[in-house]
Amino acid sequence: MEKPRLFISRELFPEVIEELEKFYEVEVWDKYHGPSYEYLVEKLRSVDAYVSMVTDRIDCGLLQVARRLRIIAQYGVGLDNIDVVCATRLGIYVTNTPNVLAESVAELTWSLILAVSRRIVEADHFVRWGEWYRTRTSVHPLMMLGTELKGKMLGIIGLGSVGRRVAEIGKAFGMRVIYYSRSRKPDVESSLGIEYRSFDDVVSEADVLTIHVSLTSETRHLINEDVLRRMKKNAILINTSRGPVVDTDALVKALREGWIAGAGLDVFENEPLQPNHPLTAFKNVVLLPHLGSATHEARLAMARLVAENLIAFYKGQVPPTLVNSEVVKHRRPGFD
Ligand code: 8YV
Repeated sequence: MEKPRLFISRELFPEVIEELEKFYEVEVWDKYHGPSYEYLVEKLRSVDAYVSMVTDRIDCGLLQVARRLRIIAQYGVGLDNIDVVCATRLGIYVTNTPNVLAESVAELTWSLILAVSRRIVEADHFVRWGEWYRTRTSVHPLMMLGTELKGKMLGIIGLGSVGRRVAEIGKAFGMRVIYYSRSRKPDVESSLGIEYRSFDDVVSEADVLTIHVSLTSETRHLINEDVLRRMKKNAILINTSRGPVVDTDALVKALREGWIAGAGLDVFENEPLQPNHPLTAFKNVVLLPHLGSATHEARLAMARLVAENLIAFYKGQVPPTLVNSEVVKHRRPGFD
């Protein structure tokens, strides 16, 4: 049998490509920026499998012309870029890479919590740009005071694998941890010693509010002006999930008018963020370029999971992290 054709929309780890080449005829997009939507529409007409990135727009229009396409293996956990319902209807398998990046995203979340609460980026600039030197004073009792976390309230929205790990680290910091999630997790509550609250209570009680939800029509602008007004004045907002979960204009207004004390953001409504975006004007805001899973450990594990899904499918097995399990009813896994 001729090897099925696989298109990978960004460079991945060579060892993983080698593994995939045992089963697939592999083509890798080799430019730093991603392929355009128009290019993908043309390319996916002639391939059987596709490794997508979270920034590739995969709508129903594209899926309907991708006649040969049998499986989309997303390199990422978020799926807001894929019309999964349409893919299922067309018998196309969709997989993602959950859990293997949870530790890295949780650690980056904590990097932001500590960077905002102790003004780390601002302090680095203070030293690097000579302001400290110009004070001719090494220490002053009131210089650049931050906030201690121990005993404070950590509020988590969304208790998936990332949210759970953030909660665990929060307990290690001696924080009280409350969470809101669509489905309550009593086992996690007892094992970690955290408490369930309503969404409104988490918003109004948190000293640190951190967002760990998928982007859906329900969660788009979940953090809006009304929510920001109900947060505590000393509270900081952290977002490492998806940019559109937070209404950016409302956040800029909240920061400008001092409704909250600061924010740490790794994701934005429009990425990459423009250099003159209003958010860049705030000293009490730390901005990162979507680095949540950007560790060797997570990215290699994600690549290996992508390969595991594609090789299982090739062997006629249900892929380990299949997202749309109902597709199996439409069409069995494997290439004819
Ligand atoms: C990206 C992410 O996948 O997993 C997700 O949903 O947003 C990220 O981990 C990663 O940036 C891919 O390069």
